[in-house]
Amino acid sequence: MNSIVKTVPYDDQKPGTSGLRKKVPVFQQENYVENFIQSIFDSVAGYRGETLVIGGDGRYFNRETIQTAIKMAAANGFGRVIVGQGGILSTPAASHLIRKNEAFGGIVLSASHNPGGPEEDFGIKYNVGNGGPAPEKITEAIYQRTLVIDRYAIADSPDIDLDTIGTFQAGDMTVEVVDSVADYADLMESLFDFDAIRAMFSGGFRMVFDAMHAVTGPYAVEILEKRLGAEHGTARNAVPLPDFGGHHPDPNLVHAKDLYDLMMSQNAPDFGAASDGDGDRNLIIGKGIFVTPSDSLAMLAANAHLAPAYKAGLKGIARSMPTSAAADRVAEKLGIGMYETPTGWKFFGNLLDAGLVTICGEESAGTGSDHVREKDGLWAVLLWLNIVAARGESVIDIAGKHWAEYGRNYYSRHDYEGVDTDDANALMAALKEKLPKLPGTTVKGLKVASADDFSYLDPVDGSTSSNQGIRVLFEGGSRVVFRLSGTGTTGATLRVYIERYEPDPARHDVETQEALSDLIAAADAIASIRKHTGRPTPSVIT
Ligand code: G16
Repeated sequence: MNSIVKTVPYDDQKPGTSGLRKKVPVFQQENYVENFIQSIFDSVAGYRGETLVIGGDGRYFNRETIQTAIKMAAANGFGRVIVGQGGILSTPAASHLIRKNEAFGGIVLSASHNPGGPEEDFGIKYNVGNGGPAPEKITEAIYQRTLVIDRYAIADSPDIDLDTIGTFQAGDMTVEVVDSVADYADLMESLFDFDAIRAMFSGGFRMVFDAMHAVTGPYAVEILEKRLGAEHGTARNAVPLPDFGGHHPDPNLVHAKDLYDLMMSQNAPDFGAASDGDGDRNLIIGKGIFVTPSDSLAMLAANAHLAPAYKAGLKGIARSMPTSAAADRVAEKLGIGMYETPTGWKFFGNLLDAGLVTICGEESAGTGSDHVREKDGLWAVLLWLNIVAARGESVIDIAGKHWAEYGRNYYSRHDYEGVDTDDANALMAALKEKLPKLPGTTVKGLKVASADDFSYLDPVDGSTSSNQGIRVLFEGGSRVVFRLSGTGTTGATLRVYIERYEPDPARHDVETQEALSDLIAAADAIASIRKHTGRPTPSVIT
């Protein structure tokens, strides 16, 4: 039996950079989850009898939402739901399951790197049949639907036992509870030289992987410890917890500081890595060196041919606009295409589907390839391990040689979190007004070459996405970029991205903030950050 339930719309269900993210109490309002899920189903057509993949990062409210989603999928006519055991699927594993099972789409429950718990963050994202996040035209249709929705359909069936692998029934629909890890681990084994990595571990190579009590724990134990033979305990904080142990599962230098400190210490292991709440982000730290995500993209692209899956070379590389241009130099040398997209993994989907690019990356700790349609934290870790094993060199040596060959893109992101939304909007509006007057002026000794508001024309489907961040480019190739985050849940987050290209190897050992100090001062002078936000310093520097 199905019920059709009357409801009234909410006006705040506009998906951001990566789905709908809000505080848990917002999602717990009457019919809030149901309205959004029904709006997803109402915005896509042709799913009758088809398969839907459902899973999440295990955070607080994951299980409740999964039960609701299953019952609603049944009442709306899906034929089959595939759900990870315990409701757990990392975002890349969900993407893989959608592709492998030729599913119609998937519902991924996560607020990524944001904290979890009864008062913390939750999120719902819809992925399409290619395994990737829904493109803007679908997320916009979903939002429009949420504004007028007046009913939803739900099956009057009991909850599914999510902890038992097997096949169940929800109304007329089949529900398969599957091992959350196995398929994904097999995929990784098919891409990389596991023998070489295994030999490296058995030769005494030591690493630490911090799962941050988030979703990648079980994946890391299976892949690193069981399949690759890394010593027991290599995966730390490996049990997923609904509140991530009270921490932010954000693999950056602030929230993974213990790992950073360990890697900079005398008795550091050879390799350190971490992933986020839902397993799509990565942090790479070699003994004595943090590799910025932008550099990681460039170094992975330059060395990818050392892994079996990429032996034949890359078709092209894509990066989000705020990501540094380090990868551009690699693409140029390899003679392959380079694409610059707006922030958001959803913009890579078309390029990957069209076979224009093989590897994509973002400054926000995301790297991935055409093996799925999401960024993939453990994939990045394994590609690094494969490269280190193949070259027989440390991360610091690989990075040093890379910079010597291509030059170094000094890079940092300054975040001003929890800024008053009106203040943040006023800052951006004032900046936009200033744009036409900036070229030719000199700020803190730096001459502005050009300034614009980034707009992207998708070369595959011809769609345009405007207002994607303000770029100020200086003579000599340095730049600062300003944009407001689309993933925060409290106030606004101003992101300032700062980059300087340094070709001279004699100047590759400068501390990053020092190397960027004039640009940092110029950014404040141009955007009047202090004046608008009242903040003398950023809340997070990465
Ligand atoms: C999401 C998106 C990424 C984006 C990041 C930061 O990642 O998938 O493409 O770079 O947010 O976005 P923003 O700067 O708008 O906060 P995740 O890991 O949060 O899903």
